[in-house]
Amino acid sequence: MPVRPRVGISADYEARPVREVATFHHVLQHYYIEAVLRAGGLPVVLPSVDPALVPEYAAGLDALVVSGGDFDLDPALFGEARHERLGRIVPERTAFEMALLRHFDAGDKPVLGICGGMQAMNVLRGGSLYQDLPSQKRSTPGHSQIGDKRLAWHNVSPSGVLADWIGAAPLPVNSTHHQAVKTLGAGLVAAAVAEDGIVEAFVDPKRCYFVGVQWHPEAMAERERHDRIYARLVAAAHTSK
Ligand SMILES: [Mn+2]
Repeated sequence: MPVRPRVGISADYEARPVREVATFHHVLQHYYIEAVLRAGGLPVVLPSVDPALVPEYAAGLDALVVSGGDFDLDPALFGEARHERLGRIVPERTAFEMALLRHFDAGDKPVLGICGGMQAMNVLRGGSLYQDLPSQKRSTPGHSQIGDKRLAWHNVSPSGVLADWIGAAPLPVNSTHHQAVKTLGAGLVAAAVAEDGIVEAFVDPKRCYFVGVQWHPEAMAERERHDRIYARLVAAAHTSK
């Protein structure tokens, strides 16, 4: 039986009340676990711990998924002051994820960033973000979806290697982000844009698999094309093992 590649997935880190006491939890939406399992990978959930432990975690992983979450990156990471509409920041999580990304980016194991994970990859490479799309680049229907994120909210146009994987036809995607890529980081090439020009996916074509997507492919009810993004991650993990 072929061994499943071990795919680390970063988790959210947040306080939730337990018996009325604010208690920190490491949590991850099950969509990510299911998508990695469907792709043939072995999901490994990663807690936000001391970044000094990153090399030990990474040694046991064949690929990395940096997940999204209901939080924002500190704009100090890309040299900007905080916008008044900046949301919650989670320093422990961001410190661990940036250390993970730096470690993986120094090698060539596959990396997939989803939503906030894509934004972290862009910032790692020296790119910048819109801190709040509704006030900095307003469009219709916008990127803050109302309702079920298993359903699409807007279309993107895949190009380049992403179009080779999932087809170049307009792709309906969900959209639950108020931040987005403003300037692309070094070595990154846009691989999908929304109708308003927002970069919704990028790749580093020099790497075996270094991909960021702004939507949540793992959550889409219409799976066929979206699942190929995770399938390619696991395929690349097999060859880089
Ligand atoms: Mn969007």
